[in-house]
Amino acid sequence: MLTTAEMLQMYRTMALITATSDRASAEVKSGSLQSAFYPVRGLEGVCGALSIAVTTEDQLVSTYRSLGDALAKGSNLRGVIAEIYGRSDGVCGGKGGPMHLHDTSVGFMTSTGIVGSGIPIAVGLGIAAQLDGAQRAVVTTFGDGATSIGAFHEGMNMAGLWKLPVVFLCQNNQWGEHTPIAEYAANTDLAGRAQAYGMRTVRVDGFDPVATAEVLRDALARARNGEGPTFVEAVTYRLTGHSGSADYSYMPADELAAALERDPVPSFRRRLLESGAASESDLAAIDAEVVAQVDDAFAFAQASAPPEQDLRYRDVFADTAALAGTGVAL
Ligand SMILES: Cc1ncc(C[n+]2csc(CCOP(=O)(O)OP(=O)(O)O)c2C)c(N)n1
Repeated sequence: MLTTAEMLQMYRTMALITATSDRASAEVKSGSLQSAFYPVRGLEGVCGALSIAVTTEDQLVSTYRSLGDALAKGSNLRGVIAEIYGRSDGVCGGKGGPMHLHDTSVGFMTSTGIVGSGIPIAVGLGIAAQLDGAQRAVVTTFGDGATSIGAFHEGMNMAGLWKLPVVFLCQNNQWGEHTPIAEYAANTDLAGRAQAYGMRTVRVDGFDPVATAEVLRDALARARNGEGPTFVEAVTYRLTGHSGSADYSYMPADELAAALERDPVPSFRRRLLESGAASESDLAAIDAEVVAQVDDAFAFAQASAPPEQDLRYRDVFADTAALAGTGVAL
């Protein structure tokens, strides 16, 4: 059971993700943000659930559609937006950009541009956690399309065999770029595909943040307790085009309209009001804070200086001085 405070925290995170994603898409459209940006509209329920299920010790590996995941893991909004702009005040000093955003200070280990490639990275982190005997779990997020990539099957097999503390969180938005699942997968039962690797699998309505949070909490607790991996298929729908302000005329209008009826933030807002968990003025106050926070973060990012030229020579090789005495072979 989630407390009222947790539900309000989740609402705040979800509202922040919607507002940030919409603003970034608008900035791309206007030409002010010249960057590859992948909107996260439709995933807010899953990201909000993640935000209250992970601890600071847990680690997260994401994809290029990483904005919501980064905010869910506690990364600072100003730093995330400055990174999407490729500026020096970004969480990676402007070097990662939107496709390779990471913030290891909060356990947001990396995001990648190669579909499915986060899975073996998370499996490696899971092996490290198991070897360390650490009480941490690793979560990796990926889209439905990633379940057809070879690395998905290799990683799932290893995690299932070695009972690794990894939660595989499939953010099933039902599209791979411009192709619906049924046109690219022989078996559209994604949770069923995962079951073949001997792990626990759960399918949940990703538009329902409360149900998703409960599933993720349980999966993470099992991972931390040494009970092995879980594959969570959170079913949502992509509420925008694939990237930036891109066209989405290929999406069936009736299907998109039905999904928009379930748009995570407005529907969770209605639910909080109807259940009496929050009043209109409570939620209006959160909404206003979110708008101010987003305005501040974009102004901050736009005013931030571009990175210095010599940044490209930094972080290329390990810092041998820092590694001395750690036992890591140089
Ligand atoms: C290995 C690989 N193949 C193809 C691409 C091109 N590509 C970029 S995004 C994408 C769609 C992936 O769909 P999905 O995994 O469902 O994630 P979503 O974008 O829906 O979140 C593709 C095919 C890529 N980046 N990497």
